[in-house]
Parts: sequence; structure tokens; C-alpha cells
Amino acid sequence: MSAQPQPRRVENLHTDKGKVPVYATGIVEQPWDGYTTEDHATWATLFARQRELLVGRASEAFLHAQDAMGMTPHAIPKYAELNAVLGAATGWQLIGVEGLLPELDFFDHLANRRFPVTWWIRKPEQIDYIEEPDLFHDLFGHVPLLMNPVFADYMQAYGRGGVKAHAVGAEALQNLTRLYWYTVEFGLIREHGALRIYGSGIVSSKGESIHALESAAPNRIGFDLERIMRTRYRIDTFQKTYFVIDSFEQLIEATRPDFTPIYARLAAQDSIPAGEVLDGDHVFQRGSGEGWAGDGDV
Ligand code: HBI
Ligand code: FE
Repeated sequence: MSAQPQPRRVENLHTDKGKVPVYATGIVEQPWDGYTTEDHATWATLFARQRELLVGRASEAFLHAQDAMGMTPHAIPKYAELNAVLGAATGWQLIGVEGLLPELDFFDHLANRRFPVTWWIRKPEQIDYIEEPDLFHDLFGHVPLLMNPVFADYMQAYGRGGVKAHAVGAEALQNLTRLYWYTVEFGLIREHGALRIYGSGIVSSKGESIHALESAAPNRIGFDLERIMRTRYRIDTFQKTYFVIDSFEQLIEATRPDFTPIYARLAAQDSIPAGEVLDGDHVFQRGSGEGWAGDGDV
């Protein structure tokens, strides 16, 4: 099996921001010619399996956007080709990265409509689960909804909010990370009266695509910004609670106000355990809690 393609690192790429060149680190060119047939086969298997699972489970906005981008199982998409379509639709661009970025770098990219996509794809033995985000999680899971103008605006607003929160401090960052987690990564949306998936962490996972909508174990609760920003979450298991939005407009409206007073209010309140249901919650399902791990909420 040939060695993993070694991407050419694009060091010191200038990105002008207010005339002060900002060096973006960790950006790599997608080594598309270096992908092996095994890499393309992994993409094909994951793509076909998820698309079959997601009919009737994923939001129509997600499925339509993925089709509009021209994503198919036949080969790992070329970022440059997707950028032509995405740029025309909402001004977003994909950049190749090694993997998870320091938070401020990540936020700065989002604030400038650049979405970082990991350049490598998981190995066949990792087909059902991989700890960190690989190309499939990012490209199949996160990128399609950047075609949706309202969601695209939300993602940029999130990035701008992240840059500000980084200056406010660790607690504000934690509040904001929870918002990302329960919307962008693990969010559900009501569509034609039914619950559908739009969160990337769910759509890119075979098990969670089923669990999030059909299991009796998790809570499913209506979106409430400050309630979400107080709620701890799970890294290593399915979520104990999924939050449901009515529309992407609801997300962008929720992030319009300045968060400074919100951070101040939240600082005076306790965090909420991942599996708890509060009296004021709009409860779609109160979970049975079956199979929940006792500790490990972050
Ligand atoms: N970096 N490449 C990459 N992709 C992410 O999704 C990502 C990240 N760094 C930080 C991060 N996500 C989370 O902490 C967000 O909640 C900010
Ligand atoms: Fe992600």
C-alpha cells in the first residue's frame, strides 16, 4: 500500500485582514493525485452508505445542497472544484488542513468564510468511527450546508463570535463551543412537522444517524440559546440530548445580539449535565437514559 500522500505545506500564506498580513498556518494543498484507490474506496463506501441512510432522516436542505455541489461516491471531491460552486453560491471557500486547528485559527477562518477541511481520509478499519474529524466528516458532513445562504451566514457569525469570545475568556469560549456542538455538530431541525438531522457529527455517522432520531434513550429538546450554552456535552459517546431548531433563520436570529451580557449572565449560573431535562424545556422526547455513561460530560 503506497505511503500516505504527503501534501505540500503552504507556509506563510498571506491573508489580508485590514491591511495587516495574517499568516495562516497549517494550510495545505489537497494532495488529490496522491489519494490511493483505497482512499477513494473508503469515500465511496461511506458516501453511499450514508446517503442511503439519510433519505427521510437528513434535512432536505442538507441533501439538496450536497447534490447541488455535485458530490458523488465516485471519487473524493476536489476542493478546487467545490470552491467554484461554493464560492458562487455563498462566498465560502474550503482550505485543506492537517486536522483540528487551535480555536482562534479556526474561528478566524470561519469569520472570513474559509472552512478548514482535513486533507486525509480514515483507514478502512476506522470506517465506523474515528476520533478526530477526517476528510469524510468535514467534506460530507460540514461543507454541504455552507451552500445554504442562511446557514452560511450563521457559520460566519459563529466565527466572528468565536474571535470575540476568545478575547473574553475561557468560560465564554466554553459557552460558545457548546452552541457549536449542539447545532453545527449535533443539531436536529423540524421539517414538515418531523424531526430531521442537519448536524455534521450525526450525518457523517452511521450509528448516530439512526440513534439521534429513533432511539428512546436521548432527550430531544427545543432550541433555547442560553440553555444550550449552559449544557455540557459528550465527546466519546452518542449525545444524551439533541436540540431541535425550527429553521436556520432561528439560528441566525439567535446569534444577532451581542453576547457580552449573555456571557455575564451565564457566568453566574451552573452548567447543566448533558442528560438533564429542565422544567422550562420544550420537550419532544424525555429520554429513557438507557445506556448512558454516568460520568464524562464535558
Ligand atoms: N479545527 N479543523 C478544525 N475543525 C473543527 O471543527 C474545529 C477545529 N478547531 C476547534 C474546533 N473545531 C472546536 O473547538 C469548535 O467548537 C471551535
Ligand atoms: Fe465537525
